[in-house]
Amino acid sequence: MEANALRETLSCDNMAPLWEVLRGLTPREPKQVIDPVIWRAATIRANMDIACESISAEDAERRVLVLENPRLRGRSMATNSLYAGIQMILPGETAPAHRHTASALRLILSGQGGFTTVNGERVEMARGDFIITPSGELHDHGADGPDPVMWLDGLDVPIVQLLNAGFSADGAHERQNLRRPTGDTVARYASGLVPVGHQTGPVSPVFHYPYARAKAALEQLAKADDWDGAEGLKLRYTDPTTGRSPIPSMAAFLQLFPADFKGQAFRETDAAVGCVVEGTLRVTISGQTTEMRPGDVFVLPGWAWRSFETTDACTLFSFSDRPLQEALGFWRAEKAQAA
Ligand code: 1HN
Repeated sequence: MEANALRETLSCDNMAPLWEVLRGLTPREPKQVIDPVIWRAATIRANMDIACESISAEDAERRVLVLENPRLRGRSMATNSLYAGIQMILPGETAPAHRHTASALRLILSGQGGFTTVNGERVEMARGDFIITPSGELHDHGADGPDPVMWLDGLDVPIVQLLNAGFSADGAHERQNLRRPTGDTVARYASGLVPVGHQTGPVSPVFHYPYARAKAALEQLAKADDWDGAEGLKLRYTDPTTGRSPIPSMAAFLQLFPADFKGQAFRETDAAVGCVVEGTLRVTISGQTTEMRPGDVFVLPGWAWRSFETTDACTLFSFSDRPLQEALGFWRAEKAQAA
């Protein structure tokens, strides 16, 4: 039978010829299907100011500007597997308590007096802090100080959608009742001790990772001077009770580049979302170089060649689906041969 006729015949019975799509289903290597898009800090802030005039945090439930990859427009995706957005809360506002299957991670960008409450424990947010909301845990946010508070959200929404496994519910009150004193989980699980009988699970019981501690760790390790030729000094956030990623679907990283760093080109299969915390980073992706400054957010497409350069020291936050790829045996990395 002629190819068109065969396709038609099969289609009537909900079938299709594999030989016409086989290479697409099993590419020789990952295709460049997303853009290395950049959202500048100033553009984010200007649009956020308009959003703040337009809607309250309570009415919006979450006042968030979704960071959309232009190649995935309308799907709330920064990469094929990651959602990213910027959230702002004005003084006195509350983002009401709710829970959902998707896990969230946050990098605090600006403002003092912000707080988030996860599962009955409240933590104060400071710039550069890393905070998680594990799958299914009740969470609300607010700003009780004089400043608007803004942060970067990362969620595994596209993965939950792919699996169509999502549930959600609202809390009984806008601000959930506090059930544990601030500092409880850090004392309980991140002091080098754990309660006898503690059973480890898939998510970290610790949900607040202050920037001051992370930065101090990077600065101490910098004294050993064993920089990676491509990545500088890159640390990943961990569940202190297991050593694994705090969220099973996403990893988050904080990395330090020394001054005058000229990194080797490399690539990895996990696409990442990056945000400069301090300093300036020249990022080259697929041959295009751009300068990233504090608060700029950008996408590093998976398997695209990238390299990093600095003039002064720089701190970079990023997150990706690497733990998922590793668990499935998919993750690969490659470094360019030194010239
Ligand atoms: C969400 O619950 C938050 O809790 C932020 O702050 C962004 C994006 C999609 C779905 C749920 C939050 C979100 C979200």
